Amino acid sequence: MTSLANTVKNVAGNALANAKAKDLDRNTQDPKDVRYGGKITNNHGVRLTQTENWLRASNGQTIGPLLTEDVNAFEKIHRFDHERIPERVVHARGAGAHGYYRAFDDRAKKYTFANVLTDSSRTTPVFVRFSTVQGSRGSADTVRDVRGFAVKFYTEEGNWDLVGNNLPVFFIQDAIQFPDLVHAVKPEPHNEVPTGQTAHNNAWDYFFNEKASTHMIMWIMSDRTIPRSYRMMQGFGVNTYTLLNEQGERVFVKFHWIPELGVHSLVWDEALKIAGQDPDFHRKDLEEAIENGAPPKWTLAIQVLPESRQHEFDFDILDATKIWPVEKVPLEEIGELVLDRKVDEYFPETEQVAFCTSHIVPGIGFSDDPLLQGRNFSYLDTQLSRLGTNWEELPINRPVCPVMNHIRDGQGRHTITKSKVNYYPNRFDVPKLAAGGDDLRRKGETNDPNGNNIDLAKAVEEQAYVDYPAPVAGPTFKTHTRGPKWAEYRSQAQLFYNSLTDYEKSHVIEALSFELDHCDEPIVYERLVTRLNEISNDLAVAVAQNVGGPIPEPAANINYHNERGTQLSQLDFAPKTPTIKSRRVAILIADGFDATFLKTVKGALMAAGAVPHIMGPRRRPVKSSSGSEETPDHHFEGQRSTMFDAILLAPGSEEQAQTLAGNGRVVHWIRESFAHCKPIAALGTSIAVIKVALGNLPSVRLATDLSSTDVVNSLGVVTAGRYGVEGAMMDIAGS
Ligand code: HDD
Repeated sequence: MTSLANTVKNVAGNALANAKAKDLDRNTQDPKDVRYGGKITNNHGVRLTQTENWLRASNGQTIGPLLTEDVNAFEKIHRFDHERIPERVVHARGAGAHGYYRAFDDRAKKYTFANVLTDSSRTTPVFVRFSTVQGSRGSADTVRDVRGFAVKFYTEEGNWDLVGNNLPVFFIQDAIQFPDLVHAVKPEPHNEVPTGQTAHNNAWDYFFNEKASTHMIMWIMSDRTIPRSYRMMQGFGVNTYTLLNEQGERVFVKFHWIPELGVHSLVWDEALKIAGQDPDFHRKDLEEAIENGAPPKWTLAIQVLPESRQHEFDFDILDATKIWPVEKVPLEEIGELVLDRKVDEYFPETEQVAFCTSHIVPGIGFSDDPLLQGRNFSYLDTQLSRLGTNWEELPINRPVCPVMNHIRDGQGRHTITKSKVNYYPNRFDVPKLAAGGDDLRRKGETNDPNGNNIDLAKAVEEQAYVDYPAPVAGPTFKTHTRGPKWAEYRSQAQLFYNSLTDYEKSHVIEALSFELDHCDEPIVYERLVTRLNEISNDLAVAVAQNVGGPIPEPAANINYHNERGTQLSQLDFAPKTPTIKSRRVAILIADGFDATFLKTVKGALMAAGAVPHIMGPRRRPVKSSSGSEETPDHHFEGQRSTMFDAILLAPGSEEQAQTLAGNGRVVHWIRESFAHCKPIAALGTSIAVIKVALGNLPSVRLATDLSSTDVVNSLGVVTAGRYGVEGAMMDIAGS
């Protein structure tokens, strides 16, 4: 391509980056905008003089009945009565943001002709919604649960929805099992308990009875299900998709999102407390990061298998309860996702966004994965009850490319089509089928049993969807069975558990012990322990010790393999360069603090991209040792250490040290941060405060003569490397 052509293409590509923002603008209003004249109107645009007093009979002294004549009052109440739509049957609680996707280069071209994945000159707008699965819309963010990771790409060739999770595998193999799984996991039917967790009899009863879920339960009991932030989780397409290239060759593919910041989790105690202290913790974290110029980023990587390798593994590559080990099928990094714009209004954007696995674009295809094939129906279907027939016309859902067909009418139809005909084929031959489809139809060739009659080159040129004539295994029967490989459920569950570090394993044991403690029927926890014993005897014994029931011996008939894999432990995703960027740091002060230090360290933290918050005994001016004043952002009671990644005690006078050490809440801040393995820094007189709170713990390391930059750096390194290590460690910067 000539450089001029390149320039033209780049300009077009950048223009498209804003295409969705511009598209949404058509439906966005700002009450302050002069266009609206600054006056309240009713829904048919008539200016209103009051909205607080219902028209009523009155003699001016005493009040009579309300009059039905007040149509505006009726309208107001009527619209309010209908504000709620059915919440999503799963993934009801979520948070979303806008951003873009960009391919690194055309390296994926050997696999696919999907421009979104290969054309680095274009920037594709995206909307991403993160979610928890089990809880209702009003449940807490930090519960132990799988997180949804749904990405809508508004491509020039139509919308592509990659509806994934933060775990690479799933509980079941066949979509027909989904209602049972969800019924078992959701609150129990007789009393609608519990909310936001699987810690109950029915969930664990089902997990025992559905052996295929064994691998997944290892993942959900790991730290992965209590992420520190949406920004610090991996994402996975989970299902096996396919890619089709310009030569008509098909490969199988799995999609992975790898977070720039690494994979980090809360510790369980923190997660529990935050659920009460700040149920919107993750939602706010996403907003805060975007507001503070730290847009969350992920790399898109693919695992690719040619058709020739489909049957080479001891598991079926179409089975969503199995990973493709990266040692056997390496990751290929192909592009980057960035979320840089908050939503303007939650309901029309995050609530009304509707994802469908059936939304794919030319060059991407389905596989015979039975979970995926069933999902293709379910998502389309569910949007009808959530949003109504014309849900694809809603601003957040409509594509940025043209939509033209003969699908018409239905409740809430927006589009007005100028045409005398609403069917195909028609006498006007408008609109036409892509890739010469009309010519084929006329020649009667659309019934070609080989399905090869579409001109692929033309389809690629016009970026039109073509069904790949995939061979179907033969001889083929109508049957409800899966295949022999689908029955094995232990091997990868063992692989995952073996691959964890010791402390990650101990967290799995604690998580299982918590969940099973909430199951009060012995058949549930005793049987589950027998299943754990098929993964690891140590694991099963440790859990049984805590939750009760027989202590199992190693099972004689089980092959406990010792294999380990990479990229299963979270530690394998440590960020290449540790950073304090976007981390929340609490700086504790009281009367007598050192104002110069505070100013310098706050500036240094902000320069490093961290988010400092000053905490004091009250949100009223606090006096420094030099007499200046500072009003803290919060007081010690108003926020808790759990909301922060690190704490810093400012140096100051003896008076400050005494106030801090004498304040029970401050002592609690320090002890709690220490227990949650957070970095704690203190300088000068404040070191004594730490000693009051923690005594002379051997794991406390003291460093001296540190500048504020050193403090920021060491907080950054420790924060970025915090994985909830048992036996907490602390860095103290001393003067
Ligand atoms: Fe699903 C929502 C992810 C299997 C049926 N699912 C939903 C969302 C995510 C996933 C992230 C939230 C989308 C949003 O933010 O609006 N689901 C998955 C993954 C699966 C999976 C990764 C396994 C690979 N799902 C699955 C099956 C079925 C469904 C097998 C049904 C047969 N899922 C739904 C649904 C939801 C949904 C009921 C609820 C709301 C919605 O679709 O739009 O249709």
